[in-house]
Amino acid sequence: MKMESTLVLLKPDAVRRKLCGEILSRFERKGFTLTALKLLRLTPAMAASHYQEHSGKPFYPALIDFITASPVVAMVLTGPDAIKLVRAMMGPTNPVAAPPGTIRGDYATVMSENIIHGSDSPASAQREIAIYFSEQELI
Ligand code: RTP
Ligand code: MG
Repeated sequence: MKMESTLVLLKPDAVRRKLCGEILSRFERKGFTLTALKLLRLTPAMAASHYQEHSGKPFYPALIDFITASPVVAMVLTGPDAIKLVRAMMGPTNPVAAPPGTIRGDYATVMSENIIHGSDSPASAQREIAIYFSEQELI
C-alpha cells in the first residue's frame, strides 16, 4: 500500500452542470483526503502545460479551447493508491466505453466533454499538482 496524491480537475462541463458536489462526495465517501481545492479558469499557458503530451494531435486545439472556456475545480486527493483508484472511479476516456457506476459512465456522453481529469502516473501527478498549487496551498 503506497500513499499517493493525485491532481483531479472537474472540467468546465462539470462546473456548468453543477455536478461538483456530487463528484466530490464520491471521492470523500471512497475515503480520500482532500489536501487542496480551488476554483479557477485556466490560462492558455496553464492548459498547454497541463496537456503538453497531446500537443500536435488532431484533437488538441479543441481540447485547449474546451478546458479554458470557463472555470474548473482543481483538487488534490490523497490516499492509498490514489492515482489508480481515482482513474478507476473516473472510467475510460470515452464515455461510450465507461460503465455505469463510473463518473464518466454516469455523467458524460461524449469524449470531448468527459467531466473529469485525473493524473495517470506518479510523474504526471507531481508535474500537474505544481501547475495548480503552490507548496503552501498543499495542506
Ligand atoms: P484527461 O487527461 O483529460 O484526464 O483524460 P484521459 O487521461 O482519460 O485521456 P487523454 O488521452 O489524456 O486525453 C485528454 C483528453 O483529450 C480528449 N481526447 N480526445 N481521439 C480523441 O478525439 C481524443 N482523445 C482524447 C479527451 O477529452 C480526453 O479527456
Ligand atoms: Mg490524460
